[in-house]
Amino acid sequence: MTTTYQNLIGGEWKPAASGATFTSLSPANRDEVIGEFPASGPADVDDAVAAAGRAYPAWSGMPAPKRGEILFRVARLLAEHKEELSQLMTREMGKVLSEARGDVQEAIDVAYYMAGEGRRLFGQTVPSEMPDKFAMAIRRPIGVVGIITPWNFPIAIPAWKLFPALICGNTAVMKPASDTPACMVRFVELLMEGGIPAGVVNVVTGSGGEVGNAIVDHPDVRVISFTGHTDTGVEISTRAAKTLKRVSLELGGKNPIVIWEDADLDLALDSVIWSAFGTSGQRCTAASRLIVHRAVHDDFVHRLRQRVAKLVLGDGLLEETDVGPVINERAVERIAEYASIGRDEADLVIGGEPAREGALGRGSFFQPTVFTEVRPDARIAQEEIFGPVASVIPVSDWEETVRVVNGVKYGLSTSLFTNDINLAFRSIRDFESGLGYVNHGTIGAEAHLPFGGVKATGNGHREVGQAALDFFSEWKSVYIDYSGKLQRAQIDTTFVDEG
Ligand code: UN1
Repeated sequence: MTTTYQNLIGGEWKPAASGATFTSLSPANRDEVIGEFPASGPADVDDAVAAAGRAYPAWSGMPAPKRGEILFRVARLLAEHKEELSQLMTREMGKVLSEARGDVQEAIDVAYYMAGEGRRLFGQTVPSEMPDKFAMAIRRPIGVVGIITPWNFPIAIPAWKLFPALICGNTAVMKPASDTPACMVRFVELLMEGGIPAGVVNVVTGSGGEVGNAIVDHPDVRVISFTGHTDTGVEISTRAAKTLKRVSLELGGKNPIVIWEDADLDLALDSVIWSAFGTSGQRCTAASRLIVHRAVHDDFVHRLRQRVAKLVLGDGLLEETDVGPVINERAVERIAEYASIGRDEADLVIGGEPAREGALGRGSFFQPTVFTEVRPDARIAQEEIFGPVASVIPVSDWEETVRVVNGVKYGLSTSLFTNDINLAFRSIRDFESGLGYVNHGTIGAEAHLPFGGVKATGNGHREVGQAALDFFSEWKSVYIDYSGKLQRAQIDTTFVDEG
C-alpha cells in the first residue's frame, strides 16, 4: 500500500488543485516506494502564499521571545524524533544513517540557536550627533518568504532557512526537492505539533518549473532563499528581479583539499575519504579536487587507492555501509559521463563505473572514483560533478597552489593540510572561499557561523548564524528627538574644528 501525502496550506493538508501526483522512490532500491505527493502548480502556490499572508500579522506581531519558545519546543520534538527522521531520510535520500543523524542534528542545532535569538535579535543603538536625540536601528520582519530546498540535506537546509525566517517574524512557503518530499512533510508535521500556528509554514510539493517558478514570480512573496544548481540560481535571480525580491543563493562548489609536503598524511587521508565520499560526494562542500604536493603525491595516491578500495557501497540503513547510493539514475548517468571525460583527460586510479553488482543493481550506485595527473583546467577539475569523484592535481610550489585553488569559478570551502603555521594563515588570506579549513576536510561547517561562498557559489549572502538574521529581516533606523525644537541633522551641529 502506497501512502499518499498532501500539501500543507493554512494548517490543512490538501491535494494539488489538479489532483495530480508524483512518486518518491528510494535511491537504494527502486522497488521501494516512499510515497505519492501532490504534483502541484501555480494555483496551489497562490493558495499557500495567501495562507502565509493571512498568518503574517499575528505571527509578526507575536513578541519574538514567544516565537522563540515555540521554536524551542520544535527543537525538542525534532530531538525526540531524531531517529525516526534519520531513518526516513536514509530511505528517501540514501545517505548512510550516521550522516542522516548528523543532518537532523544540524536542524536541531539551528532550532535551538534561533530559539535563543528570540530573546536577542540585537539591533544597534548609537549616540546621536545632536543633543536630546535618541538613535537606534531595529530588525523588522519582511513578509512572506519563499524557501526552495535541495535533496542533499533534506532536513538541515529547510531548517537553516526556515528557523531564522520565523524568528524574525516572517511566514513561509516551502518547496522541497522532488526527490525528498517525504522528509519535508514529516519535518513540518513535527513543526505543527510543536505549536507553529496554522499558515505560518506552508509546503507545496512539485516540480521547479511548476511550483518553484510560481513562488519566485509571486508578487506577494518578498524573499527567496534557494540552495541548488548554479544555473537554476541564475534563473531564479533573474526572474525574482522583476518583483524586486531579496534573493539568497547557495550554489555550486569545486572545493579543494591541499595536501602539503609536511602534512600528516594519515589525518589527510581520513579527511579526504570523509570529504570526497561522505554523502556520496553530494555535498556543496564536498572535496572534489585534491591538490597534492609532488613530494608526497605517489605515496598519497597509493594509500588513497588502498583506502578507497575498502569502501563498502550499499544501502545506508545497513551497519557495514560506508557509501550510499547517489540520488537517482539521472545522477548515475551524469557522473558516468564525467568519468568517461576523465579517462580522456587524466589517469584513472580507481572506480569510474556505475556499481551494479548484486543488490546494488536495484538502486543508483556509483563506484568511489579517483583520477590523478589531472590538469587544473581539465573539465573534471573545473565542473561540479556532485558525485563520488575526486581529482588529484599535483603541484610543486605555493604560488602554483594558490593559482590552482583559485582557478575555478566557485568558492565555497577550501582546506589545507600542513604543519607550517605561516602557510596555514596564508591559505586563509589567499584561498578564495567563504569557508576556510586548516587540518580539517572541506565539509562539516557548524550552524552558528556564517555559511556560504564567494564567486559563482552565491550572490553574497550567508546562511545560519547571525548572518541569517540580516537576510531575513529589514533594518529600520529610528530617531526620537526629545529636544522639543527643530534640530537639523548635519546642519545644526557644532564641530570641534569650527571652535
Ligand atoms: C551543503 O552541502 O549544501 O558543512 C551543506 C557541511 C554541512 C552542510 C553542507 N554542514 O558540509
